[in-house]
Amino acid sequence: MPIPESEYIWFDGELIPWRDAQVHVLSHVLHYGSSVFEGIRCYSTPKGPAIFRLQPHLRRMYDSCRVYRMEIPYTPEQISQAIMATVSKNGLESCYVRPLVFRGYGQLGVEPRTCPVQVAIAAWSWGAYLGADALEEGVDVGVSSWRRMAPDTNPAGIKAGGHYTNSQLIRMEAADHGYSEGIALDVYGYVSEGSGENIFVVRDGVLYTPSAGNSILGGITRDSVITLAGELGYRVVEAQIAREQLYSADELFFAGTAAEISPIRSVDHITIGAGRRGPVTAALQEAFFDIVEGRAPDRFGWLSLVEG
Ligand code: PPE
Repeated sequence: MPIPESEYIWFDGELIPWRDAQVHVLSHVLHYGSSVFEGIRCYSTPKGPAIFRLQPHLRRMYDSCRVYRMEIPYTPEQISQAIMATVSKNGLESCYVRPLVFRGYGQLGVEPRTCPVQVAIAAWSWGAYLGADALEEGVDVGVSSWRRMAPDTNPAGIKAGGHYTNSQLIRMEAADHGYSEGIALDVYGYVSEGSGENIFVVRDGVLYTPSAGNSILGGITRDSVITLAGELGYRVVEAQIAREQLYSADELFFAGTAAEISPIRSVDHITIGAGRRGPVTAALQEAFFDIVEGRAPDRFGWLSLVEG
């Protein structure tokens, strides 16, 4: 689906018309994937639009840039204000915010450090990531033949543009097999994550999820699920998960900004649990949406109201 256009994009310090936010074809990022990005949701609440977990997202963006030696020419405070301005100037309520830091036009060749570091922030309405009924009905997925990258290759815990060539292979293979999403194993054969989401296994009321050592992107939704599960009295274990544990789970679900908390109803055509959203997934979804949509108190300080 084409991106629903908003009016403005924040580009290198100012809000400019959406269509004017352009780069040169010889920009470093186009050739070598030299970018870092974030995906942040903004929810409509009775007090107005509110950004979900802005600080952890910014922290991950600056951490990702540190690894790739990209110096962001703005402070986190400036980026945070730019995100707020992008949402409010576009008159958006519930939306998806995409900050992007990239190496621009200057030099080609893989040593990138003479190229300028540029920053863009866009926001648009992005509905259900895994299909219209995903949150309630669950999705059908398959284990991918593509693995996540080995630990000492591309740093999987860093949200860099180039790493998403791996995600694209996983996602295209899944689509070609008729699945909504693929689950990638790590280089040792343990469960890692989806092309754009972390994964949780529920068995006998305990939640299991792969750890940082399984080539995952440490998701902010994953972290939120761990917090909410603890509050609801579920034990959460970060563990090495074998492929067969997927098939014998009582419940499985994905967690990610775009996908939110999405139940998985089958893996490789094997029905998971009762083949529909299970009670633990439902309880976590309810707790999550009650906070982000402002029905329950923001007891963890997760929301930043958009002023103006
Ligand atoms: N793993 C990967 C590989 C990933 O891309 C995401 C987010 C996650 C885990 C979950 O992280 P978090 O969003 O912090 O909970 N994927 C983003 C990009 C999706 C896209 O298609 O683009 C997202 O959900 O915003």
